[in-house]
Amino acid sequence: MSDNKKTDDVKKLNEVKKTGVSRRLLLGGSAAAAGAGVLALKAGLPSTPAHAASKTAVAPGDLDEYYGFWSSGQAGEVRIMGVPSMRELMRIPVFNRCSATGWGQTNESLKILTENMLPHERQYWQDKGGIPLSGDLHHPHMSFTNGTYDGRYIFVNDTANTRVARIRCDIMKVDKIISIPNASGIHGLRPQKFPRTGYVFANGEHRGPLPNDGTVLDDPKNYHAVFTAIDGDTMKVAWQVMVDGNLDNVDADYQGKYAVSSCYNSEEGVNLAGMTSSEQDWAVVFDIAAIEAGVKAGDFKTYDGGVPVLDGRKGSKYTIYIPISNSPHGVNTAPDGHHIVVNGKLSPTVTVLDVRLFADVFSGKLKPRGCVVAEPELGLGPLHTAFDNKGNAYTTLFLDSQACKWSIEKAKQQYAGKKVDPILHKIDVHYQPGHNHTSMGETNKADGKWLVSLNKFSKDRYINVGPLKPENDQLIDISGDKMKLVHDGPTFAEPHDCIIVHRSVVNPSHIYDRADPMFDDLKKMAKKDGIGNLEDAEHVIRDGNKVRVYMHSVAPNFSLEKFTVKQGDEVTVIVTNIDDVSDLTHGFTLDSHGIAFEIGPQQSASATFKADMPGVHWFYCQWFCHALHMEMRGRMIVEPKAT
Ligand code: CUK
Ligand code: CUA
Repeated sequence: MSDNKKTDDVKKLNEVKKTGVSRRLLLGGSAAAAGAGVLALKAGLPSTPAHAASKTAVAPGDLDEYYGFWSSGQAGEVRIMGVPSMRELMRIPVFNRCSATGWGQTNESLKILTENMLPHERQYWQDKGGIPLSGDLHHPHMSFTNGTYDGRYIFVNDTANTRVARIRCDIMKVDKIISIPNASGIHGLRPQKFPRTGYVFANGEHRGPLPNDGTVLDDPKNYHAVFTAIDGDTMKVAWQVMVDGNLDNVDADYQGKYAVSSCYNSEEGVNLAGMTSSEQDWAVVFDIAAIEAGVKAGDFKTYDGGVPVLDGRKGSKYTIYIPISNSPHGVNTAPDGHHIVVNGKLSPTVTVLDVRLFADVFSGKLKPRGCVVAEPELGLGPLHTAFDNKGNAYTTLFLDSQACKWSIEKAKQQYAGKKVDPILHKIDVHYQPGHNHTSMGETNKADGKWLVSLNKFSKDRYINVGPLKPENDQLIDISGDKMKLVHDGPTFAEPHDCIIVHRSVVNPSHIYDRADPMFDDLKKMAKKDGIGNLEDAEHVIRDGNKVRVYMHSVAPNFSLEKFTVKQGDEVTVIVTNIDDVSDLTHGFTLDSHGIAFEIGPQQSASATFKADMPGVHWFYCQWFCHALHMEMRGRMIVEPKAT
């Protein structure tokens, strides 16, 4: 990039920072389109194209009104979608390895992936040669302040390896991953809504021995499931509660007092027949203040990780167990702040709890089911429920392949004996929906515009791509009385859950900040090597058989056109991208060494490898950055060991 062009871009970028208008709009070919977009953005309105075919149409160059954060199940990542266009905008690697960004391979990502491993996990990981664990990411949820999203973080769970990760929303990258001790299969995850996050609640789904060290083996009577509260600021486990049954999903209230988990397998069986024999399971309510007092009073034991584990089994003062029909699944708090919907799964009903009555159940004034205020029968296989801003709920019916819109108020009237039908409308979705989500629907700013149904099967909706078919995410317009299906969006394995966040809440940066603490380790290392600036053009530091190669990138060049090491050296390459223009990412790929990573504008990144092949090895930029991108390369020369 010429210097002139660069200064130009920097100017424009500064303009972007000031006005919030994207560089793409400023640089866009059509001045008229850019102008229209600018006006719409300034007014804080979605820039609706005049030629929009439908409400979902977001014309080329126009921006979506909402960010969608999609989980990806066994693919282990988070995806950012535009809603209502349903365009996939970005992927955030979390519990997977990513060839494009170097996640799972750069020193920086490996540190995040491994620094909070439990000792036995670390051993296993090292024995496996340091290959990152796979993951199963079900539930992405944003941090809250005062009952609505605050744009700081997204928290996600890993069901496969009992982990919780945090994504920074300013750069849309993971900054923390922790392993949860004493629990197994972290599944349901929700942040505290009020006063803020605060805690992140995470359900350990499987029951196991406590401690799980070989003393208890095939003795399921002595297995327990464990509920965990993580401090979302420090990403340390604050406390845990041992419960009866298996924990599934969880949500928090809008008062900051309780968390509610669905809990199946009250039978405490270890196989399907055993787990489903009883007609009733539970919703377990956790009293946060009581638990905190219990921790203060020392009413706990410690096992793995030195974390306080309180006994919250039936009869404890920390929990109440509300009987719910066989195998409840999703738990969803309504934006009205009072109602929590527990979805029946094997029962055609959903159960509505009123949080205002929990205190009376805890005190014994009310029987456990005394806090149930409605239990409408909706259809077969209710799994998850979302909400609008008019008192309506939208429940997925897995077996019926339908979305069911119903009125919470009418369901309460029906439960009280009135002859009313709470069901307002049903539509077919294609096919077998799991989670659904409404725009801002898990916050007190629910806006009743969009509903997304995450369907597990696409079957015949797309041209055939072989035995493995995509999932099908459908967009439904809920602004009117009747739901209207408006868009199909295929997705790869397997978004369980998503959130839809108004774009005014999310403000990612365009370039990295050189002062970001994420670069502290590299700065420290450079300082030790006598280097003042990571941005410097070149330093090759030899330290025994360790070599540290510092260079920078600036389109279309690496500052080092070659460097020389000796066969057997352990080489660390540190690249700092000194381009400071939005969308000017470079990469560093070293031929035949399995090394490739992203270096965003103003970012530093590094990778370490053994130079054990003598000869000439090219490195190149794998991110298309410039007309001369193909020429952006250099050589690593490896001198053979003297024989
Ligand atoms: S779970 Cu997958 S459809 Cu893991 Cu939230 Cu209900
Ligand atoms: Cu730098 Cu491509």
